Amino acid sequence: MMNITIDGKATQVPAGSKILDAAQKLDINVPTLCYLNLDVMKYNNMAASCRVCVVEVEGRRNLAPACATPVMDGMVVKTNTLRVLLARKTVLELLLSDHPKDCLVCAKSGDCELQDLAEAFGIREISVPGAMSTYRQDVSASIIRDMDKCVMCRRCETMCNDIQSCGVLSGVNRGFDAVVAPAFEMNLEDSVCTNCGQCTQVCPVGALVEHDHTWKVIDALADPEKVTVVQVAPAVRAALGEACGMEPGQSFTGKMAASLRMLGFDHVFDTDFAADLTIMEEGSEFLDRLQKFLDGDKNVKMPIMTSCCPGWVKFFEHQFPDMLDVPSTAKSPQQMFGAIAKSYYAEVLGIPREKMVVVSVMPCLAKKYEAARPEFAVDGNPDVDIVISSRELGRLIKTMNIDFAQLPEEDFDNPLGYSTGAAPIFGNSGGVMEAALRTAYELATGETLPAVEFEAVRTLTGVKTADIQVGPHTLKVGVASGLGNARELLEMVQKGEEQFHVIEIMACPGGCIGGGGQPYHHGDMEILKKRNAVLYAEDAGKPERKSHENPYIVELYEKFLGKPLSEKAHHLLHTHYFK
Ligand code: HC0
Ligand code: SF4
Repeated sequence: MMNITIDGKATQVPAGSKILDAAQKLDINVPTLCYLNLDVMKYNNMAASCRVCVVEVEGRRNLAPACATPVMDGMVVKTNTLRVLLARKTVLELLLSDHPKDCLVCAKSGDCELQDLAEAFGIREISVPGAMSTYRQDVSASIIRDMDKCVMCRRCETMCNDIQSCGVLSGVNRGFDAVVAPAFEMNLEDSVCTNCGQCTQVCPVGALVEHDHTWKVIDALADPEKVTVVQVAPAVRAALGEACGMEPGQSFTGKMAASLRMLGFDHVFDTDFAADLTIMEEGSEFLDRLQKFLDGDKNVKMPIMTSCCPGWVKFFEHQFPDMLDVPSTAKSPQQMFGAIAKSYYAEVLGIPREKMVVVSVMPCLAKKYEAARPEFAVDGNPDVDIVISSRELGRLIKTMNIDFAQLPEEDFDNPLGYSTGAAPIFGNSGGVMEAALRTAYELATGETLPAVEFEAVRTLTGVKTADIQVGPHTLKVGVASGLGNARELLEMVQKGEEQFHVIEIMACPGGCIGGGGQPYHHGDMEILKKRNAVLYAEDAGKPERKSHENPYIVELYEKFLGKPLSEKAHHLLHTHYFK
């Protein structure tokens, strides 16, 4: 252990710790723009590029960056001397000299770490004359990249390369022309970007933000010719209140339904309904494949993989093109919902699909891209018209002057708003697997599952594996969240090191609770743990906890789809993948 004194307070830290680690242990706040240590994701940005965290170390001539300077035994550090404060102020002024001053119209205003520091340092004018670098804006279906605002902190680069293993974003050019960009400075849309949006979660400024569609929603709500239908993804209910100033760790489901009704949606439905439907289709497909595999059918592909995360789908389409026939063909719940709303439910209402506007609220930025994929449209009319993130819904609630905290708890509308406990847990890594196992077990064995909780797949660990007994068969299951972890798992499969029957993959670390469109967690991983617990509590409180017990799903098959994997179900609820 190393002894260190910071601002007169003494502590001990393990060898190899940085001054910033010791300061955090002592609850001493040292500001930084580039450092971020997210233990759950094993993400540690050590770029030491912003120099905002400089401190004075006794006996050293130069100021030291706290994030990158190892603690030496007996070190004495001061974090707020005049010299330190003036150095930080100069660093901030230099950054601001090459930064647009358009805070009033910046998507990150109010959530910007640079803005917070400028405010904390009382910067009212920039004394450093400086030129402004200018770069074109890059707008994809999911993300807006505005490199004029980039402070070269490299958090996005670490996230995209080290955590997600996508390799899209990296620093190119030198000096004043340096910019973070895809290879050959191509647009994100033309690159192998998965649209997961994790870069927007860690960007400290407004250089990487969601492609905002809230005004499209306002337009649709104001159109008297349209019937507006909204669906909300599982993970949104565990986080939405955070975007409205409430503390994390509470279920916001009831207030969320009330707020959507107040916004003026004609039908307030739930993606959770479609999550139950997904289990019926995906679970049946799995049992069908498993039976053929056990019968020795050489053409059947094992393991089956989940396909509900569009970031993951784009990842395997680009990076594992030889495995396109391995994932389940089931569409995601978002797309199943859109397909059922614009067929079955439009029929119930007696309206043409073109009159209906389906809006999704998702924790996810990739869902914007997914909804825009051409295969999810009928004659150019998309199954899901507009996708907004949890952050955008939070903004919409503020735009419409709704006091979220004071709202009553309301229920979703039926039939497409009813779900079992198997559905909300989709938002947690391991949740789709658990939901599928509950139904597959009972369909395969004809017996009641003794306990519905599969603890082995419930942790926030990046890669989870377990052996699950289903009747006479031992199923080997694998779960990964975060695309770097997914790559690890897939490479094990490709090399034949591990054999799985089922694999669940979610692109975002922790699953959708940590999605790219969720309220910013600002590096506090306790928030993910709280969101995770909220979804498991919601499951435990439901009268039915297995998808096949959802009475409205049973009715949907009776009245409309026939049975799982029927021709109609295939037509509406299944898809295919492209290189
Ligand atoms: Fe997810 Fe989903 S669980 S991907 O993370 O399967 O976005 O929450 O909506 O579609 O249901 C996101 C969350 C969903 C879908 C569901 C799945
Ligand atoms: Fe979107 Fe969830 Fe996939 Fe992240 S894990 S890309 S939030 S679907």
